[in-house]
Amino acid sequence: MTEQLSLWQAEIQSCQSLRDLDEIRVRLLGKSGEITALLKTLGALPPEERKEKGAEINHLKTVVAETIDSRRYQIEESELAERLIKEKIDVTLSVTPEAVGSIHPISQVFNEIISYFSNFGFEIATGPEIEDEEHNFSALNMPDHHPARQSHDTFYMMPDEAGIRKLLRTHTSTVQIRTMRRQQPPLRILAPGRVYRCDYDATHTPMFHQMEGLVVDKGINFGHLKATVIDFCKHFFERDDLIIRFRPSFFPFTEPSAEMDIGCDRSSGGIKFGQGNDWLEVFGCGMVHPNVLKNCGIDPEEYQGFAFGFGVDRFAMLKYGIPDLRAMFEADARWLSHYGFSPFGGK
Ligand code: 2NM
Repeated sequence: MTEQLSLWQAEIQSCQSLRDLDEIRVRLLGKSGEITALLKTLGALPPEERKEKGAEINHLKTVVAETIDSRRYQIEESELAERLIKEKIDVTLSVTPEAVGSIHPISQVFNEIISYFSNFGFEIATGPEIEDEEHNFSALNMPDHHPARQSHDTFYMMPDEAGIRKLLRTHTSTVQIRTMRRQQPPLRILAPGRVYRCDYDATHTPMFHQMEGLVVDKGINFGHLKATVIDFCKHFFERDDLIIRFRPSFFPFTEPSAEMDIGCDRSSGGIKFGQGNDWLEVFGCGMVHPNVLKNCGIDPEEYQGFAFGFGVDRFAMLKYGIPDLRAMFEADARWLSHYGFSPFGGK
C-alpha cells in the first residue's frame, strides 16, 4: 500500500495543469474512484481486519487529498505568475498604434494655425471664458447701450448684489485687452479659444471656436495686415493661386475695418478655391481703434496695431470638407474616426 501511495504522489507531483489534476482527483477520490472502491471493500472484512485496514485506507485517502491540494496551490501560483508576465501592461506607454483615439479636426486646425504664426514670433495668449462687460464690451469701444452689444446674443449670468453681470465671452478679444493692459508693445499675440453666442442652426452653435490675432508696434499699417492674412490663407488652404478680396466693413474696435473673402467655385456641389465667381467670407480684420489702445494704456500717437479674427470651426469645415457644423460637438466615435487625425501626424 505504501508503494501504491508513492506512485500516486509522484503522479500528482508531476501533474502540470489544473485540469489534469482534477482528473486524478476524480479517478482516486471520486464516487467510483480507486480509493473510494478500496473503502467499499471494508464491509466484507472480519471486524479485526476491518479496523486495521480502515485506518490504513483513510490515511491513504488523507495523504492523497493533501498532496492534491498542495499541488493545486503550486499550479495556481505558477499559472498566475505566467499570466502576469504574458499580460503585462506597460502603463508608461501612452497608446498602441492600432488602438488610439484621434485628433479632433478643430484641435488639428488650431495646431496648424498656431504652428504657422509661431514662425513669425506670435505668442499664444489665453484668458477666462467667464468675463465681465468691461473686458467683453466697454474696453473694446462698445460703451453702455452701444447697439453692437445687442447684436452679440450674449449669455448673461444673474447680477450680483452690486448689480454686476458676468457673461460668457462673445469673442476672444477680451484676451487682447487683458494682454495689452499687462504688457507694453511691441506685441504679437494669437488668442485661440471657445466663445459663446445664443444662436443655433445648421451653421451656428452656441459655443464655437475663435482665433484672433493682434500686432501692436510703431508704424504698423494696413499693408502689414493685408500681407499677414493673405499669406496665412494661402498657407492654410495650401494654394498659392488663392483669389482674395477685401471689403470695407464695420467693427466698433477697429477703424478702418474690413472683411476678407476668398474666391471659390461651388458649381460642382463641393467647394473649390482659386477659381470660380463665388465669394466666401472668411476673416474680419482692421486697424485697432485708437480708443481701444487708449483704454489699455497705450498711446495711439506712438503705437498702431492691426487685428483679425475668424471662426476656427468654419475653417476646419472648409479645409476638410466637413458638411455639418453640429456634428463637430456630438462626440460620435464614428464621426471622429472618419474626420479625426492621427496623433502620430498625417491623416
Ligand atoms: C475681429 C475682427 C476685427 C479684434 C480687435 C481686437 C482688439 F482687441 F485688438 F481690439 N482683437 N480682435 C478683431 C478685429 C477681431 O474678429 C472678427
